[in-house]
Amino acid sequence: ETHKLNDEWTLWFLKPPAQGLEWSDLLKEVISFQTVEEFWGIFNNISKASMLPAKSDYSYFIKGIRPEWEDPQNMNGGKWAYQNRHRGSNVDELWLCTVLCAIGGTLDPTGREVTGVVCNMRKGFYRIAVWTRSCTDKEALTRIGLRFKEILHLTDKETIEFSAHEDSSKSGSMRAKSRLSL
Ligand code: M7G
Repeated sequence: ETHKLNDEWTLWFLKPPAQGLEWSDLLKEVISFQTVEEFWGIFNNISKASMLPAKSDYSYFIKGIRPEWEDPQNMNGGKWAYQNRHRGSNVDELWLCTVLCAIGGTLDPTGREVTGVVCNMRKGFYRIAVWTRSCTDKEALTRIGLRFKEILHLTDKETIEFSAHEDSSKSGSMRAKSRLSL
């Protein structure tokens, strides 16, 4: 018996920068899947996020949506992001929880807001983010943010920040001013 997901999902990989290549050249579509079983078959055969070289990303997006600000389904949206240092935290566990909730449809109590989830591996830290289609409906976004915090089992001291892709594309993820914080 197989367990069909509500949507078909695609795994993407962003390779670390290489000379002469632009960001979009580094972005690789890996594989798409429609069932829980197919997901595990893929997940169990790829490197853990913690084993990736710095400056690479994993992303899972609904099939047909590219993990880019420029995609029509992302361009008016933004992301909830959780950022932490590698040491003392379990990126692999948190990333798996995030992915399972995204593809299982339980991350998005509003229905159709989430387009994908991203794990950025960076030098000394990582960032896990939930991308949304819009960036203005504070109530809907807050519901997703609260759910995201719940999934990650964050303590009261740890926060997640929402930023609009429009702002990230102007100043970069690190410097974009966050519009909401939980
Ligand atoms: P990041 O990966 O969001 O965060 O952006 P980081 O600063 O912690 O690494 C890093 C850089 O990658 C950006 O400043 C852009 O040059 C490029 N980049 C990232 N994203 C998500 C996009 C995107 O969606 N489109 C384009 N064109 N460039 C991007």
